Amino acid sequence: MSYQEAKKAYAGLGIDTEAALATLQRVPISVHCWQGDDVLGFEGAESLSGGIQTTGNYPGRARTPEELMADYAYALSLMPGTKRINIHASYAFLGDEKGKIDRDAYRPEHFAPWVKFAKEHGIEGIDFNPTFFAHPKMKDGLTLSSPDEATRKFWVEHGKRSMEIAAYLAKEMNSLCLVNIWIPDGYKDIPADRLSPRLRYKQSLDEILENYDKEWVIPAVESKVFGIGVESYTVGPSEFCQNYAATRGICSLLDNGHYHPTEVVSDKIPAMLAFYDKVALHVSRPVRWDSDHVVIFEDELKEIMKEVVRNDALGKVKIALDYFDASINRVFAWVTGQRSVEKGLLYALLLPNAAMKEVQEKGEFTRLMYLQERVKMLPFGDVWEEYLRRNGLEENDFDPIMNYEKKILEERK
Ligand code: RNT
Ligand code: ZN
Repeated sequence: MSYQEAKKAYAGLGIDTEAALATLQRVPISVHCWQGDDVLGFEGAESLSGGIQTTGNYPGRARTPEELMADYAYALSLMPGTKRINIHASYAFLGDEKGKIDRDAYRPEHFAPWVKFAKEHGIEGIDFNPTFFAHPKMKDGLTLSSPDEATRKFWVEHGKRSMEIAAYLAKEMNSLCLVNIWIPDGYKDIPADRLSPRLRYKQSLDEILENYDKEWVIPAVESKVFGIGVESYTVGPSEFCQNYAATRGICSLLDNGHYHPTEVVSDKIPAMLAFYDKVALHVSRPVRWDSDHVVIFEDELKEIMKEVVRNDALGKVKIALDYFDASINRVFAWVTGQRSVEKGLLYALLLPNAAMKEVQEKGEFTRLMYLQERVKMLPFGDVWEEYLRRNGLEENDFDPIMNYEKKILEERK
């Protein structure tokens, strides 16, 4: 079917494909930098820690800042729509100071190359993350909740430096910067005291947020139910982070790999929207655990995007990506995840949301089921291809990426 025919088919149900395409083009997606190098960063880390894990050994991992930026730029060029970049403190350009200064002393200028990169590649803005993992100053697996005051203070300082860096990035890009705070703190086995670490985490967050640039920076806290080696207890589960965000007037970030397996983020979004003016997401794909598989176009992704679209929350929900797969071509992984999120959004934008809502309110559940099933067979793929075409892209990203692999990635031996 051609796009013109698809447009007619959708119009038959009162859906305007042109309006959907125009909206989709403007929705910013924050693309994480850490898919390209297995979350290792530029500080010289050789392995990951803090309960997160990449698996696989596909050749071609970016080993230097130059390689990462080249792969990132190439991946971004294959992604349609409005893009932001999302970087971690561990991706600082330290120059001569490498090995001499630590994360409690990173400064805005260490991130200037990212500003240049973003400007050169037509990026809308930069989001930032302090890095509370993969570092020797984690003590017994703890950072902001450590009972050791020197350790806790070190990480508080890192948090404060991160807020300063975020304000710089925001002003440089003239776009608000979302700073996401996630800590890996927790215990492998049953703790004797579940409260004290949480009180220390709360205190540390308060210290980090004492004096940040409220005009330019949006702080968020990301909760998590467990991690590898942190199976029995985390310091920052959902209830902690929700209450923290609500009482401090900051943002809450939901990662869909961070809940019990039958809980879904799609249902949490409208619950949050009843109370918050902003919600942040890490869109991931948990396969039986927080595995951070590449996001694909599957049911829960569609449900998440439906909740964003039909609650008129495109301006309220900050969408970011969070996955890292080292078992397949990393550029392909990057692009596939971003395109899947775009597909999810387009799918949701092409639903007769208002009509279905009305049917629900009237209690016409038979008709509601009819409509919900009917829309599944609409020619979605043709509208998607038109979207790619308008972005100068095509559905086949496999061949060009394989070419890049041959020419560039295979040389990295
Ligand atoms: C870990 C969290 C966190 C990280 C990134 C690298 O479980 O999801 O968001 O994945 O910050
Ligand atoms: Zn996350």
